[in-house]
Amino acid sequence: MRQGWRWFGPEDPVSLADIRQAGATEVVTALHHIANGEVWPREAIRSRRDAIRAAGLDWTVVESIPVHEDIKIGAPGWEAKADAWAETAGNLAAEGIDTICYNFMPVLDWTRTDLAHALPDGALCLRFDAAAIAAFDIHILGREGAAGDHGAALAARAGALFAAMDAGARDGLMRTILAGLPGAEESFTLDTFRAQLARYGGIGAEGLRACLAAFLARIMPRIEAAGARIAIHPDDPPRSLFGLPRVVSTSADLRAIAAMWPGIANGITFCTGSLGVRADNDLPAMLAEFGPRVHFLHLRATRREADDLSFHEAPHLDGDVDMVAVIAEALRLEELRGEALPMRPDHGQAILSDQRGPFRPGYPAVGRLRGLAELRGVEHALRRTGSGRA
Ligand code: CS2
Ligand code: MN
Repeated sequence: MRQGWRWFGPEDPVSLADIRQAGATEVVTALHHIANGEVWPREAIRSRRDAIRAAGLDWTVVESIPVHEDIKIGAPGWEAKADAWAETAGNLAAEGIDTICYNFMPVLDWTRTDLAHALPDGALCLRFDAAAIAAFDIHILGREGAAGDHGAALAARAGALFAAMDAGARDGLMRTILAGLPGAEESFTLDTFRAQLARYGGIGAEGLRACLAAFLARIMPRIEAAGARIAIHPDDPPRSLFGLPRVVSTSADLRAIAAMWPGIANGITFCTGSLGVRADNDLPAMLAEFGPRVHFLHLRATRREADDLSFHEAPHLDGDVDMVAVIAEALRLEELRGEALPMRPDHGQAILSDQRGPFRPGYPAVGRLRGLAELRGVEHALRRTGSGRA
């Protein structure tokens, strides 16, 4: 596996020199300063790439080119925005960055309710509490039909949780959900969030899927001509939130996406953290099934909690996912495909000096270094014993 590391650009508290010391050989990044919908100029791409190369690393995977909401709902003018997306992809490929991660989650990117959940060993992790989401949905957002969507039992837990929160805690929860986590291009107030939700009124999973199919039909000829490959990131968490449809959560979803454009350049980012939240996602089997289309690996682990809806981010080898089986499958795939796949340790807990400095939620240096080192150790051991080559 090619060892990558997400870097948020010159503003990132983790420097390129730090990344090199962590042992990664590649950086996964994006031109975050360019507004969603605008074309990334070739010169800007080249100068960022050259700065990365000057630090002894390389840039081959972009995460992400954001997909404009107009594309996801098929609003008038979506075609021009899709064309701009394809032009950015073409510019990236022309500069040697040929793997493009993106997501198709309506309104919100990945979502958590607690950014510093303390575990018994003192590590801080990200947590998604279904009762807190329901409390926000029903009692803060006041979305019509929210209580019914969550069901009586969860709504009751949400009511109790909300009643026990003071004004500061309620405000903190709202900001955690709406402010946008690293990589998300947008942040909202309650009013702008409501306005965005309203734009999706009635579109449903079928409508969102139709917009994804139309987007792929429009961009893929250009992606293929440019020699690039795209890799859709799964929904995180992999189920509907706030009544919004999500269509990249299960094997059936991935099969439907593959059928929209059969060419292999229409690919997948295999994020074990996102997909692994669902107990019905068998990750090694999914990696085997979609292997030819998996162009990028995100390796991390989550641990499901008692209600089966809540989860927190576990150490990379200590969650619900059988990481050793996933890596064994990845090594088998690499052999079949005759190429090494780019991977990155996706998120990490905040441990040791992480807890003293500023860090982006999910992206502290030491926690990710621990993750990368553990993943690399599994790969070495599997190669040594030959068990990666089934
Ligand atoms: C998240 C997101 O799980 C993840 O990787 O940290 O930033 C994700 O990378 C983006 O949604 C992909 O477009
Ligand atoms: Mn991921």
